[in-house]
Amino acid sequence: MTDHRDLFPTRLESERDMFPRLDPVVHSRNQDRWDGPLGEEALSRYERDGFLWFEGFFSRERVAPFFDELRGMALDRALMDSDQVIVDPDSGELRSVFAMHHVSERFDKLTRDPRILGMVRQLLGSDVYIHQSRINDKYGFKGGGFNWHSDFETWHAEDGMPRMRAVSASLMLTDNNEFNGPLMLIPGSHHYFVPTVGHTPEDNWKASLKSQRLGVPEKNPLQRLANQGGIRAPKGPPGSLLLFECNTLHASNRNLSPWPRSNLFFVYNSVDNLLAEPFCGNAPRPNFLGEREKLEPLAMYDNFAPFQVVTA
Ligand code: 6CS
Ligand code: FE
Repeated sequence: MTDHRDLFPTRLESERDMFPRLDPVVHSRNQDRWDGPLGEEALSRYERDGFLWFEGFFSRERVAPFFDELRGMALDRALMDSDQVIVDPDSGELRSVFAMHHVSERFDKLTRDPRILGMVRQLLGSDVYIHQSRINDKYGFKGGGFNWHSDFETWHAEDGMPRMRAVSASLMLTDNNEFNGPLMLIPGSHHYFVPTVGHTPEDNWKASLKSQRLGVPEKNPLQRLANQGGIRAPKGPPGSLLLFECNTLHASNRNLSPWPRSNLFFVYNSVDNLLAEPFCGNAPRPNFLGEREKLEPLAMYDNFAPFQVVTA
């Protein structure tokens, strides 16, 4: 019998204290079936910090085509005019493109790369599917920031994600340095659920993806968790990979440098954690934000096979 109780009440009328998470961080402990490439040291670090950083996971050459394809998409008028493309409200430049794995075969294959999928299944202890994918693009001088938040808090409230059994993979398509607005994370923050204050209006996503106002923790819990765990901003060359737990608090500053910061995100959810009705009570968000149809377990794809060059 599926449990639809809301174990993580949020978007409340008044502030409520954070409380310890109810789910394991690594879901495959004591389950040999989901063994994978991560050794005990990496699993323990993920459990402790809520993320793993792999500098230079792929070579620059390996990710260059993804960045080139992104530039090409900006010329696709039909795509640029669709709801799944978010434009920066200040600069008018591209901010995010959602459902990249539906738009591009190259991106779809990457989500099924054995080197990533093996780690993800190990962390989630099950088969997985893609809950959401996006490119977050921060042009030089213009790229906007993202307030502190837990992705799970949004996905629970607005997509009906029942439990903390999802992980985001973020592939750096450009250099991420201290100047161009790298992702910042609070190590250990995933161990607590931080309820937030504020009623969620229908179609909130039309505003929140441009500038997130709801789902931002109050300053006191942020201060406590940052004092406890510090703040980390992993930096590295294109091809670097970040895996972060769905409930790890993260944010990023505006990009005031002349250099772009483009990162690809793809979110893996356990097939045992399928979306229910949104716990905020609103209608479900569009499929490109919270997948409710393509839920088949992802099959590994060996990305070493050369891409099929389709001749005209
Ligand atoms: O609403 C969402 O699903 C998106 N919002 C943020 C700020 N991060 C996660 C996700 O892309
Ligand atoms: Fe986020």
